[in-house]
Amino acid sequence: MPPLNGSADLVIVANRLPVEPTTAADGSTEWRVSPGGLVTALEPIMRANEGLWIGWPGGTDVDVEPFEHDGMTLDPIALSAEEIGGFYEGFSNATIWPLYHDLVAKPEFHREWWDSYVDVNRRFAERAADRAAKNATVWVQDYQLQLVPQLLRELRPDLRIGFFLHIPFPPAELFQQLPWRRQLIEGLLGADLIGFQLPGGAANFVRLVRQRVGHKTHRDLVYLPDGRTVRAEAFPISIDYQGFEELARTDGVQERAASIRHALGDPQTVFLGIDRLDYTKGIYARLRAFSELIRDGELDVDSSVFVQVATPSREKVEEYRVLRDEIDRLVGRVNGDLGRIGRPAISYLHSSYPREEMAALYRAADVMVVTPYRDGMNLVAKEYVACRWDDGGALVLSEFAGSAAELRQAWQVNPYDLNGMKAALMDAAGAEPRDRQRRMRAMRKTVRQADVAAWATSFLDELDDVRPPHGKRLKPTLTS
Ligand code: GDG
Repeated sequence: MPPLNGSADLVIVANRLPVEPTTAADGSTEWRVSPGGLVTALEPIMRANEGLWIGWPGGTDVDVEPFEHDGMTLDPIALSAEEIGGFYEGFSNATIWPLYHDLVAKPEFHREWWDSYVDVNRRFAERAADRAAKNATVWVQDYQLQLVPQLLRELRPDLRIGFFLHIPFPPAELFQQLPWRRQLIEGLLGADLIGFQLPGGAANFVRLVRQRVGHKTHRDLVYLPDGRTVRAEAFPISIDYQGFEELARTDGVQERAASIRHALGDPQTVFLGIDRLDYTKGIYARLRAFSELIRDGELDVDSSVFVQVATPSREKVEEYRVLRDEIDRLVGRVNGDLGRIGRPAISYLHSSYPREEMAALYRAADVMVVTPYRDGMNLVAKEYVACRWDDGGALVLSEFAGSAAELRQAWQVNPYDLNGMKAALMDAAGAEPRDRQRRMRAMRKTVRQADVAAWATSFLDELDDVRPPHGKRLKPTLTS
């Protein structure tokens, strides 16, 4: 491993490391790359530039020395139980998350959570300041670390700092509720380039800067009193399109898709939802819409089934426990009232699965149902499209998911409108094969042309433009 301090030309700072600890047969800890688009996107450029990734490895007080994994240097930050409660479950997931998602749940404001958020952000910034080489590029990720750009710039003005927000950035009317609104805006303004999923998020941010902090702005630029310029721009994130398509073409996945349909009783229509179990995702509403169609006799359990995978998430946060109970109750009631022996209306799985199984589910589904109330992007919708190399399948997509801006040919719905959702489910299920193919082909082209490698390249290119490299240029390795 190269010497750590002051040596990395590229540093990624994210809440989580891209690996998870697993226990090997002999009881020792092994690290496994966690599935996710971000690591796929950044791995090639990390390798080419001997990049370093700073993040929390998960767990309490897991104090591990930096280590090499698959050509990347990983630098763990330990969090105490108190910090997990205050910084992570509290301020990140019970204050910022609901506030930035249009108040789908009520955000809680607690001063101790904020203090913990500041402390942990400072620790991440200090670590990055220690590790980065002179004039290096540091790319900070997401809502848990919004203060890092400013804290890092104070320590290391030589660095080029990028920030990307994976979740929506709310309109000023909502953001203004935050007692610490000014600190967060100033935190972000420490970056040279601030990336958002959609142009609307970038515009919300620039407007807030003008209104609340009084800096001069012009279009996507903010002019700071010290002469620095910050750009706020949209970079819609994407997926490893080719990787998903290749996986979906393997014999193993195709056989598994057929056996899933068989296990479901070879119904005419398989509806599918795959989400983290999160109140932003609109799981309850979509299952209700489906169950009403069964109740009304528009669909029946002999020919239709809804498979809902809900991956366990943030189980210590109260709102998530409540949601889980609500969905358990709904599924129980629907299946009890409407199912028959061997034919439940909803096949509900509260579990997480390997990537191969995800691809097989996408292949097995006739109608993919993605109905968040608000979502930064939603990668599941793009993954479904990538797996449909046969141009088959139909996508029902909330207009409030970031991906709706690109996936124009989906059956778009307002998830608050139950009747509208019911109509869209019926339209998508009953559409002519030619109509489905035309839509799917167009969406596949869109995602193919804008994959996650293109996303990472365009962000780093734009960073070069806003703040030209004054040290070593990053080695470009990404092909897209
Ligand atoms: C945030 C933003 C934005 C899910 N269950 C399993 C599994 N997954 C994978 C999916 C997909 C990812 O997790 C979920 O990504 P989403 O984009 O749908 O949603 P968030 O987790 O809320 O992500 C979102 C994203 O960041 C990126 O910027 O799009 O708006 O909220 O890739 O496939 N993967 C495996 N097993 C599972 O059971 N292997």
